Amino acid sequence: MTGLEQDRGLDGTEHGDPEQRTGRRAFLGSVAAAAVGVTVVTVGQSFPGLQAANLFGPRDGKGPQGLPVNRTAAEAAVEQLASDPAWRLQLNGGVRSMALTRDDLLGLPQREVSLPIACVEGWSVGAHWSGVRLADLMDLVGADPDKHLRVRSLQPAGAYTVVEMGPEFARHPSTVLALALNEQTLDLDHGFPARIMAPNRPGVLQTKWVGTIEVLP
Ligand SMILES: Nc1nc2c(c(=O)[nH]1)N[C@H]1C(S)=C(S)[C@@H](COP(=O)(O)O)O[C@H]1N2
Ligand SMILES: [Mo]
Repeated sequence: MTGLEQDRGLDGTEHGDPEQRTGRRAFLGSVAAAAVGVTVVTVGQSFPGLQAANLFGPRDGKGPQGLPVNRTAAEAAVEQLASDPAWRLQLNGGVRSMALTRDDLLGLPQREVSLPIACVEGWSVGAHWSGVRLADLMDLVGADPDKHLRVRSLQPAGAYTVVEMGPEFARHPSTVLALALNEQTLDLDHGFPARIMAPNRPGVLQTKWVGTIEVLP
C-alpha cells in the first residue's frame, strides 16, 4: 500500500465534491502503481569538470549536509514559513489544482539524482538528491508537456524567489522536487520542505523553499 492510497488528504485543496476526490485518488493510485514498474533510481549526469572546480574554488566553510549555503533560511526570512507544518506544495494552472503535503510527496515514487549545485559565484558541489520527478507532478495535474512553469519560493523577497522553467527542464527525467539531500531530510538551509534540482541549470535557478508551481498558459 502506498501513501497515496491512504486517506490523508492528498488533495489538500479542500474543494471539490467527494466523488471527484475519490476519482483523483484513484487516478493518483494508478499513476503510483504504474510508476512502480519503472526504474526508481535515476542517475543524473556527473560533471567532472565542475567537480574538479571544487578543489580550486570552494566556498569557505561547509554548510549542513556537506554542502555550502549562500543564503540561509534565516537570511532569506523564510524560517517560519518553511518549517510550518501547514505547508503544502501548491500546484496550479494544470487541468486540476492540487495541494500536497510533504507526506503526500514522500508517498509518490522517489527518484534519486546526482547533480551539482553550480553557483555563478564560482563554486560547484555535487550531491545526491531525492524527491519527486517534476514531470510526475505535472502529470498529476494534467499539465500539457509543452508548457512553461513558474516556480515560486516561500521566500518573501529577493532575486530568486520566482523563476520560470521551460519544458526542457520541467520534463527532464533528472529534474526533481527534492525532499532529501545526501540521504537525509533536506536541511532548512538547503530548501526544506522542498527545492528544485534540475540538470544543466545555474544554481540561481535551483529554487529553495518551493511553495507554488504554476503551469503557464
Ligand atoms: N529561494 C531561493 N532559492 C535559491 C537561492 C535563494 O537565494 N533563494 N539561491 C540560489 C543560488 S544563487 C544557489 S547557488 C543555489 C544554492 O544556494 P545555497 O548555497 O544558498 O543553498 O540555490 C539557489 N536557490
Ligand atoms: Mo548561486
